[in-house]
Amino acid sequence: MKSLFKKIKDGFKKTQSVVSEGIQQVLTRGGKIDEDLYEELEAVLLRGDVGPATTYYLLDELRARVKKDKLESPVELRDAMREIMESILRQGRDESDPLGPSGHASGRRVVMLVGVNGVGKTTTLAKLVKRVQDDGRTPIIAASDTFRAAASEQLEVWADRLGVHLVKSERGADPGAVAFDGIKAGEARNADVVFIDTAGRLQTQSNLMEELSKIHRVCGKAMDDAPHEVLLVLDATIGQNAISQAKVFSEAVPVSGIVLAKLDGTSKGGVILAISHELKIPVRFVGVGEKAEDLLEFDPKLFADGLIGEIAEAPAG
Ligand SMILES: Nc1nc2c(ncn2[C@@H]2O[C@H](COP(=O)(O)OP(=O)(O)OP(=O)(O)O)[C@@H](O)[C@H]2O)c(=O)[nH]1
Ligand SMILES: [Mg+2]
Repeated sequence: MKSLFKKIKDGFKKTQSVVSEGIQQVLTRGGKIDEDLYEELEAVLLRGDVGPATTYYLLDELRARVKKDKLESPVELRDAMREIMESILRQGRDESDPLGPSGHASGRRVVMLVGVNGVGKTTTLAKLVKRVQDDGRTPIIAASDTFRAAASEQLEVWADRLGVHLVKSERGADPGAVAFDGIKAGEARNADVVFIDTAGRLQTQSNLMEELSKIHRVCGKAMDDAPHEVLLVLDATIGQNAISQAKVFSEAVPVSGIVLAKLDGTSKGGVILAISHELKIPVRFVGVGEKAEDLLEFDPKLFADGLIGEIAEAPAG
């Protein structure tokens, strides 16, 4: 099994080729810290999809650091940039665990996954199921995507592979009812975490966004305080569009955390800075592949290191 450190490194490979190598080139070209240098850094950050608002914030912070610490040579900016990136990645975070604390005493949790079509919701759900199992707890799945023909078969394949109970209904059934049944089945089977898969929907489809609010409300009828977590899955390859998706989804349901999927397939991984800075919703997990183990818990320090192109040796995990 790959170490955590190797996985982050691989997950960031394409982003590094733009962001880290770009920064490296600018900072090692000699000369002084001048306006040209800031402009070149700006271009690199924008190319890596850090987005304008976060890029300008980052560069303003950098200028302040240069002044405060009296930095003179461009290479000295690297550590400063790493620290600023880390502090951006900490924005909006708390130390709670979206899957609930380890151990069985913590009470049943209901976790709902939402997002646009094809972003990686179902795959992420499978990865989270595995995580809960690896922790020695029992998950259960409710297949509330009753819209797409192949959705329930796709979940069945995962459920068989992972050995987890799946609650499903026929195609076209009310997704809220399936969520309700899933929570009740979780209660009957004494499951620790109930995962609810939902159908992909565009943030512009207001009827489907309303349906999502309804599924959310029905969860609360099945169990007080449910769902405890609403995870919005975003596709890292779409860059800045992820921000507008998150804003609209947040209006329909109280998004409590973000999963950034497909980081391995994009050079636009800089968007993780924009997500942390602009949304103030914590990034909880990052997807770095299609397999059940290709999910990383989000760690601001390791990810800042990854963006800047240097990953500190971390304990294997
Ligand atoms: N490389 C890579 N591929 C991923 C990742 N997460 C998901 N995928 C792939 O993305 C495709 C879509 O994933 P799904 O999990 O079906 O996405 P979804 O959001 O459930 O899709 P709908 O239910 O149709 O809206 C699949 O081919 C997945 O294998 C990831 O982190 N990295
Ligand atoms: Mg799906």
